[in-house]
Amino acid sequence: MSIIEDPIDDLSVTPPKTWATGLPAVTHALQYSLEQTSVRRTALTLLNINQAKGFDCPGCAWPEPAPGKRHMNEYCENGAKHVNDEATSRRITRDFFKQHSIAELDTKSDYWLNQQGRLTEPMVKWPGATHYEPISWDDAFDVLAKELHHLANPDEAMFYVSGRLNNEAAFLLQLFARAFGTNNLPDCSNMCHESSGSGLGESLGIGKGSVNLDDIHNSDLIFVVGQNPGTNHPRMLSALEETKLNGGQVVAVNTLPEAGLLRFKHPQKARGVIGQGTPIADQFLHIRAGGDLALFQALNQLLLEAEDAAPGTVLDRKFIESDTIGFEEFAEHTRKHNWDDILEATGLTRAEIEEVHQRVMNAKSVIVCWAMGITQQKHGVPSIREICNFLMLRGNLGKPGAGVCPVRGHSNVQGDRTMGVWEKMSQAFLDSLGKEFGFTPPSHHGLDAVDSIRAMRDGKAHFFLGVAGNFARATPDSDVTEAALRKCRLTAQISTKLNRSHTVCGDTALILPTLGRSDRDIQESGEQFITVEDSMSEVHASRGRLHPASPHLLSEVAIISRMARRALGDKVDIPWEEFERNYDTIRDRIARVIPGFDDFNARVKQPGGFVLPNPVNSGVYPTPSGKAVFTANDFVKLEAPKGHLVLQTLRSHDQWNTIWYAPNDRYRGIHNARRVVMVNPDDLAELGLKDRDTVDLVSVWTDGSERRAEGFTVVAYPASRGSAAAYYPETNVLVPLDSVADISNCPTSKGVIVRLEPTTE
Ligand SMILES: Nc1nc2c(c(=O)[nH]1)N[C@H]1C(S)=C(S)[C@@H](COP(=O)(O)OP(=O)(O)OC[C@H]3O[C@@H](n4cnc5c(=O)[nH]c(N)nc54)[C@H](O)[C@@H]3O)O[C@H]1N2
Ligand SMILES: Nc1nc2c(c(=O)[nH]1)N[C@H]1C(S)=C(S)[C@@H](COP(=O)(O)OP(=O)(O)OC[C@H]3O[C@@H](n4cnc5c(=O)[nH]c(N)nc54)[C@H](O)[C@@H]3O)O[C@H]1N2
Ligand code: SF4
Ligand SMILES: [Mo]
Repeated sequence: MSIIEDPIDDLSVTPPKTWATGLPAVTHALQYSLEQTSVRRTALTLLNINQAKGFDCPGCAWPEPAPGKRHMNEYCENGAKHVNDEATSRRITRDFFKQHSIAELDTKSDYWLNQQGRLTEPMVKWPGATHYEPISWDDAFDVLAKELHHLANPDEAMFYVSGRLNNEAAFLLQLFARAFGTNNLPDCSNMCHESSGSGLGESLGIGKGSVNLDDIHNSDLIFVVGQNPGTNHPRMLSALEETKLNGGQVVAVNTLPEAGLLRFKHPQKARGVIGQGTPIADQFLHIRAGGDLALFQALNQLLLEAEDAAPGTVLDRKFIESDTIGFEEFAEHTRKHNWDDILEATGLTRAEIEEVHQRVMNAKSVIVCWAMGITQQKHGVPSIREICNFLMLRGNLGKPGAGVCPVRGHSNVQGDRTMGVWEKMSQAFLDSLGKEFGFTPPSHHGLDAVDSIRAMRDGKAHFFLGVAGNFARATPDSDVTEAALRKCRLTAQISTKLNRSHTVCGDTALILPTLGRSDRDIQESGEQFITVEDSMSEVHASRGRLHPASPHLLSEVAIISRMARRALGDKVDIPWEEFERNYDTIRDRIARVIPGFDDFNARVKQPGGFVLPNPVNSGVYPTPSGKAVFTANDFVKLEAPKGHLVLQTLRSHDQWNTIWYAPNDRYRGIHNARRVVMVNPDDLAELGLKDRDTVDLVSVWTDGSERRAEGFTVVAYPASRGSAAAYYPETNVLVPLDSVADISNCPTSKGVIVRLEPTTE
């Protein structure tokens, strides 16, 4: 018998909240923590999150304030939940796997799988077997090495990395993959901020944001676009509160009136607990799905017109002249946008857009923050390029309080990229890596997440290793993806907790359990720390403090090093044993291979670590021309055919990506259910549906194919007209594999065309 059963779906709905994070937030976090573990472990974990000598919160990538400015409790409700989900006292033993066949585990919910606790020893499923059984670490590495040697060529292997992975292990994994002979390093970023990387890369020459926390605090005007910080980056609200107290303004752009965008009650300050809190958005734009490109095109046109009316007073001519190219073509193109189209695409009024324009005109510094509402749209890349155009027009780059801020998801997703986890790293990086370790890395690009699925589906790839994520659930088109994974000769996962990727197995499957962020990591040379890079390019150390979940766990560095030694033998001369013994030796190599990491070991031991250089802030743009590039972007109106809606697949308040902790979404007023679809009441009336009807969501794709997710309860909700919202990953089955953003290949998880069909019994 398992200790936890699935909660019964029993929907209740309360009005959406109009503020986020106060006393209830703290009590909810404590309740979840105490369900998972003891008071002592809860206290230990919570006291150490985000402290200079503690461990980095394994939640999101929002940065911590400088060490001297940190609160005693520098974490949010959700951070506390994420860390105690990892620090749980529950354990999965070999008996558990004896008791439950893989087929049975596959019928369980994502919640159930995660609630069983921490994985404790390596397990294997042999070809034809129905159950996992224990395997020694040595034998597990033999299995991995044997399967790798059986491949006809190295490109038949794929190494998926998610953003929980630390810098040291990420560096070793990509080193191993390339020494083995492939650039097949798909990662969670492929499904997340890939469009940011593509758009920023074209416009500015770097794939990262350009601002720091001080910029946020001191900006005159901040846009928060397609992002739900109240749930997904809760401490961003403390930063925005500071912006407001310093006299700055916030414009929120979203298809839903998210609670955290409206008003914030600081949980660690008296006025947050008792008072009304701080209003966050000075203006809320209830935009249509995918309307953001049109919005920024409209704002850009208004700026050009304002400059025409008062030459020399609106645009930053000096900046445009010295730092950019392409202005004339962009300006000519932008003047032609038609307002009827803009109003239709955005669903906003001209007065609303002009009000924003006035705020922009009054602001000496502007920052645009964004997340998945932008990147997971088909036209995510041009939207981001247009945001760059917008900032460049008034020189809002490279000066205090101004710049681009793609708000990253996983705590080290940005660091993993810096470490080389990307299927298309630059030749300069590959050369530097090859020179340091004395081999020639392959120079042809590898496969990203979507192309990896295609390769497995088509029998072109046979070996899948997943590290620190849940590929089977994070990816689109679940049925296609699962079938593709099952075709592999080997699937292996380096994980802390059980998830769907362990129940969707290749012929042979391995579970390789590992230490989490909060676990103490002792190697031969003594206690180790790892490092991470946050959303604002700050690199800092993280030290686990808890007794590891099991004596049989290996660290990620150890697993990757031993796998590499076994698989590569003496093919390359890389000191894997030394790396495992002492992580300082990995950092010494990182310092030699990756720019910005000079003196890595010394600098990262300073409290708070160090910030990687950002060329854009010194007026250097690593684009082919050496300048920031204005782009002329085609106008796009995202429109569903009659009788259809644009569905976004998003996160509830009680989930971490593919894993939900409870079937609640408190701020949106959804309780005890996840199979709900939120739709505007006027759209419901037009579709002949009503609140609490039960429907199937049917997605329609351009090739005529249809995909169905059954039995969703309709909730009348203030979603913008023409759009609908339902939770991921239950809805991933609806996202066609071929439905990807132009250029970035990021699945369009926020732009799925669906119809709602009453469910038949
Ligand atoms: N608690 C918690 N925290 C997390 C995560 C988690 O699962 N749980 N995940 C982490 C990860 S990996 C990531 S990437 C981030 C994700 O952080 P977010 O991007 O905030 O996450 P989503 O829930 O996908 O929400 C997208 C937001 O965009 C809005 N939106 C959707 N379509 C559009 C559109 O067309 N235009 C505009 N303007 N808005 C739109 C939605 O209404 C929603 O508010 O969060 C990170 N933090
Ligand atoms: N439809 C739809 N699909 C989406 C999205 C969406 O908005 N809509 N969002 C996309 C985005 S933004 C992202 S980032 C991806 C997320 O995709 P992933 O990052 O692949 O998924 P997670 O749910 O974060 O992975 C959870 C698992 O990570 C493992 N884990 C946790 N901590 C550790 C650790 O310290 N070490 C190791 N080795 N393992 C650990 C645990 O076993 C846990 O079960 O999903 C993407 N998919
Ligand atoms: S804001 Fe993000 S990093 Fe900070 S405590 Fe919350 S979840 Fe963790
Ligand atoms: Mo993400």
